[in-house]
Amino acid sequence: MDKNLIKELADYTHNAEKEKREITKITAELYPELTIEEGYLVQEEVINQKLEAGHKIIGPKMGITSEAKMKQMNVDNPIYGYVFDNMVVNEGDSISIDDYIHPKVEPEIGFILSRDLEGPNVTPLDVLRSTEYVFPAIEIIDSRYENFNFTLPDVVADNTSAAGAVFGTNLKRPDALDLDVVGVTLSINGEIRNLGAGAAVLGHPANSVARLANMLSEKGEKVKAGQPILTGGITTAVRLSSGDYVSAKYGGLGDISFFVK
Ligand code: 0L1
Ligand code: MG
Repeated sequence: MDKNLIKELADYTHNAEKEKREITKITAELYPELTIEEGYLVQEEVINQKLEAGHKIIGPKMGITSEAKMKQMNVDNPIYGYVFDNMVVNEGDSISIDDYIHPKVEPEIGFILSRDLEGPNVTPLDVLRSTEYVFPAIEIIDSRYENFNFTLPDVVADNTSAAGAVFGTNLKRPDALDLDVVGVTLSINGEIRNLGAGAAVLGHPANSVARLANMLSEKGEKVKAGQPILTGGITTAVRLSSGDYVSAKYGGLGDISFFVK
């Protein structure tokens, strides 16, 4: 893929993110033949632009991690992107709806590894043996595309809709819980809007980290110790509005919440 085209497409999604405005998906007109591999080239350029602007990577995130969603999008693999320092929301804090386009939230289980994991052939058992802590999290996704309407290459080029993350501080050792049966309710203003269990994430959230390590190894990269890793939404995402109080309650992992102004 031509370098100028990579830059043009990265500017297209990244400028929309910075200016908080919707754009038509790349594959609609701009470049209909975009492949997933090319989507990652565009994503890499977006990430480099963010790094050059002084932002720092906090950790990777996995997306499209439910079997139903993968089937719907006709893919065998989930996708990954990156959470940056300017996306982090502290537990109990407020976000302003004006800082986003059309944000949604999804509850996730996060991992912190005690050692780097390098694929290929990383297994969920390798992940669990290398996990220092698991923790509750809420991801804020905010696709830059109109109505969250995109193909898989489009969403990869858009850093997998990454826009915010609340990392819960209730850290647990991975052997303290059966993560596949950890339940979660996602409530808005005290009303349960969605619920699910850890198994919704590729059967077990450790599978998601293993898949991440194996996908990154295709680029000669690894999952790094100490970085918080978002493993993917346990429920479908819920749209936010000004005035919302968002809370996620986990069996065995506590609660996390934040406000929307
Ligand atoms: O984190 C996610 O699972 C979202 C990936 C991108 C799909 C979306 O924006 O709905
Ligand atoms: Mg997510």
